Amino acid sequence: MSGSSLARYFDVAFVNLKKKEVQVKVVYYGPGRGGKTTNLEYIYNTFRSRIKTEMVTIKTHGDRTLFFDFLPFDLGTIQGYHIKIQLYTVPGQVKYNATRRLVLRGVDGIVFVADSMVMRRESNGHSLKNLQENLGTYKKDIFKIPLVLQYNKIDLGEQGIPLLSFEQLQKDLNAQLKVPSFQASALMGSNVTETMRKIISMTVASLRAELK
Ligand SMILES: Nc1nc2c(ncn2[C@@H]2O[C@H](COP(=O)(O)OP(=O)(O)O)[C@@H](O)[C@H]2O)c(=O)[nH]1
Ligand SMILES: [Mg+2]
Repeated sequence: MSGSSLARYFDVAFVNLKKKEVQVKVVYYGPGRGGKTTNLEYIYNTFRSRIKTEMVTIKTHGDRTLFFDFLPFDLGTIQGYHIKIQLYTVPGQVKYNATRRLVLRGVDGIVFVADSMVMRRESNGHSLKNLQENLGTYKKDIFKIPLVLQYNKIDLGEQGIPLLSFEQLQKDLNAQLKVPSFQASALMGSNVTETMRKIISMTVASLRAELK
């Protein structure tokens, strides 16, 4: 790897030359109670045999993420470097913006977990705007960073809870971004793995392009 490509690489992912490993940071972002922690819990439980480390989670009494949830695992190699995926969540509550911004530091890829409930429509929009602003403080562009949208809690439709349609969510959140999106139920586990696979493949592809 040449010096200049290495310097650029440092900007997007943490490289440990000695251990020959690259740490890829993926952050699950979105409004409070949208299902970010539930996504990571599902991934952790599903891939438990392959994830050698524990999931780190720091919660307040209200069962809400105080700082972040953290789930690391290995994913093969890239040009002889071991890829370590690190999944993080942020606390969604409005008052924790300083923490949210800190967790975004050095982010390589993002899953935005939106809440499909009609009553959460506004908080989805606010949170996406907040993401764009916070990325801006790191000179990162929401239109350039690998990003996947997840419209979560679709299982609630069966209980008669009013949900935003896929078309409406696309219009609200994805009209300009035009990124891959999934309807999901983090609670039931539907499309959770697909969402994760998509963001990892996009992020690793983007890092590969940086390496060239
Ligand atoms: N019905 C349903 N509830 C969900 C789903 N995902 C999360 N929840 C619930 O929503 C609440 C908040 O989820 P959590 O993962 O803590 O949200 P976070 O604040 O984004 O981390 C919890 O009670 C979850 O059980 C889902 O797909 N369907
Ligand atoms: Mg949480």
